[in-house]
Amino acid sequence: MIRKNVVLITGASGEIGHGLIEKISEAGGSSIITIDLQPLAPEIKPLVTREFIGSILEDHLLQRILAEFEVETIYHLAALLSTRAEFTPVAAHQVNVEGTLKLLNFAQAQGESHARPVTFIYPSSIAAYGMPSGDFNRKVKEHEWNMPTTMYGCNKLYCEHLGRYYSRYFKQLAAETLSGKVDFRAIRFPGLISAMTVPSGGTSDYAPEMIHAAAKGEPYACFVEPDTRIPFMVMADAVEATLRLAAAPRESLNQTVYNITAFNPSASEIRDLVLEGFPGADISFDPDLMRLAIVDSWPADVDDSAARTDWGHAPRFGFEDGFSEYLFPRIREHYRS
Ligand code: AKB
Repeated sequence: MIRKNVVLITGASGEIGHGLIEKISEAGGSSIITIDLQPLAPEIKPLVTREFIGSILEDHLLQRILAEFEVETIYHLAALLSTRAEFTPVAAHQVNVEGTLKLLNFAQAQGESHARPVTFIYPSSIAAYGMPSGDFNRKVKEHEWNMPTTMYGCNKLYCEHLGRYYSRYFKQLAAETLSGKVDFRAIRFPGLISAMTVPSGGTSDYAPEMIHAAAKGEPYACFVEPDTRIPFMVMADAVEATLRLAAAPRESLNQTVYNITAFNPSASEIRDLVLEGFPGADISFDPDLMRLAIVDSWPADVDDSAARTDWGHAPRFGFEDGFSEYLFPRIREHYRS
């Protein structure tokens, strides 16, 4: 049987997954298969060749895919986010670490059965850092402050290392076992803001929650302090960056893990901008100590110069235009329709 060439997206029914499916199918050329516990949104479903509903922890699913498809690129998005992972740390470890290990092994098996290495795109996170609280003046580089305080952050940092392990010997393709069959590339995402969906279980969720509540005319009590500051990016730029990293020639990549960011407002600066877009929005602050401790351990800003130099990371939207030109019009339209 001839296996079909495809791109595999895990956790595909989340917000990054939907964006990736739209962009990959718009570009044409690659068929897409997906795995998620939840079905894809009805408007996205026709864009994929096959939708597997189930968990990445189910071996039989991965075996079926291995038998039927030749996977060229894996976007491994399935994960339990930071706040949720603190409530269910063992389940988080299972999904975030054991799941990633299964996918890396799957990529290795795929790579052994075709001529080219499998590109493995791994969305890591600013949660991989553990910073001294209140240190606002530092643009953190990838190798600094790798001391996460959360289960999610530990999972992300460890899986970056696992990925590096699976991609070792990449420069010696002729070498023996694990000989560069997996071309692992990780992005440390900042908080992401989508016009279409509100994430759940994350700790950067206060920004999207604030905007979406304002658009719906609902009051919102923000769970961090007004001066809390972490890096953010709009979803379209996150999807674009993911695809750019996947498409970058291997020889231009000097590291396996890259920071990316676009802007880093404080929570009160976000509130002020949301009030310009939605005058009269009812936004207050009612910090949740546990979630505040999580964001306080994340950097206020990151240095993404390696991503800009090596593979041309260049977010289209900054803070003000990201809100006024991208998020507000789309969110208004979303709730109108
Ligand atoms: C979370 O808040 O857990 C995520 C992240 C920053 O990785 N959005």
